[in-house]
Amino acid sequence: MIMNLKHDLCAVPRQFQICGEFLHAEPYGSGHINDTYCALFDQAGTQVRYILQRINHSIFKNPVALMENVQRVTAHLAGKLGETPDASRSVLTLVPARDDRAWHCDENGNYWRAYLFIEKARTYDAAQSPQQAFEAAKAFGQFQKLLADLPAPRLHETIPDFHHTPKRFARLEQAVAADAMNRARLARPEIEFALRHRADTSVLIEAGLPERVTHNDTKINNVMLDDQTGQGICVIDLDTVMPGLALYDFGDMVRTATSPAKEDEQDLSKVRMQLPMFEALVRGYLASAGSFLTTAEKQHLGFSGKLITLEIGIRFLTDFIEGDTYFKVHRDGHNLDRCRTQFRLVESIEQQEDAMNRLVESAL
Ligand code: ADP
Ligand code: GN1
Ligand code: MG
Repeated sequence: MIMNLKHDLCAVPRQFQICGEFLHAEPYGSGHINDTYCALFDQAGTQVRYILQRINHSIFKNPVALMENVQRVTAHLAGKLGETPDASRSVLTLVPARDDRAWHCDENGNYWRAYLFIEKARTYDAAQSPQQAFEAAKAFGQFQKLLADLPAPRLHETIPDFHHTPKRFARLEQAVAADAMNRARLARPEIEFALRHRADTSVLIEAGLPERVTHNDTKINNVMLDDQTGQGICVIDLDTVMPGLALYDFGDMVRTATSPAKEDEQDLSKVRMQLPMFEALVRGYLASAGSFLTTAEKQHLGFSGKLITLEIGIRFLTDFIEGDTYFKVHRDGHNLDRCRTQFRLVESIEQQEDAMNRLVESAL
């Protein structure tokens, strides 16, 4: 049995209603916030995998409210998918804890949840082809569509003002003014870049777009693609599902699916917005969301990519200046590297804005 020094990974899996013998759990995935593990159980001679996650409660301040959202959203999706083929692989399924709650709180105050493992599907940190971008976007659009009639009450805001770009900008300005770690001197060009883009930050908020139930973290690696069909089978990572703008989701797809480079790539010459990927995203997203999006939303599809890329760049930069307290980092300057890729991508989008808008027009 493997003991993890950070958490008791022998005790936690047994707190869920999972039959069989717990074998071991290993860190899984490449997320920046929560701790994700793949837990293996022996069930009558068959090895069965589960996803086990510790919710980062210094970022998600109210894990119980968060789990209430996740329960409501997954139940609604499961109800809608009903008897469709592969329904059980098309929505995350929570495994209840021994006390029948959707989470387990350990003796150190850590909140844990378990999901059935979706087999024969995987996530990609970058889109490998326009077809993958199409399928991912279609799945995220379908996710929004299925949640459009989620019954009241409004979902909890698990992180208030999560995509309020002007507030993210203001926080950067505060961080630079305080410069508590004496790091601003290392990021002058990036700070200047952000300041030059101040006017962009309020465009979506002032565009009068409708509030919807949105995912808010639609990185390409938050949708599982089926190994056999390549289709987007299941949208995952539901911690930030809450009221938002549809374009927050589309924008994050542009940020993470149009560039071939990793989010923390140090060779910036590899970072670029590829038009064929963007076109595939537009077509995939409109295939599922086109029926409910307003004209104003459709007109801002291209801009949303620039905005969300700028916003996440601002967040990485802020975290670098504040001392890497939010995103997990694995090397010195990691958040600054991430910021640089985002800002390089913003530039690449700016260079191709007209072509992007023409593509959107032709897809409508
Ligand atoms: P994080 O917040 O750390 O990004 P995710 O919920 O996105 O956490 O999970 C991390 C990775 O684990 C995903 O990218 C995916 O590859 C995998 N994963 C998550 N949930 C499941 C699941 N139910 N079945 C199979 N793999 C999963
Ligand atoms: C975080 O948890 P993860 O790695 O899927 C972050 C997103 C950022 C993303 C950047 C709750 O997502 O907002 O876009 O990193 N999640 C939270 O890669 O802040
Ligand atoms: Mg994730």
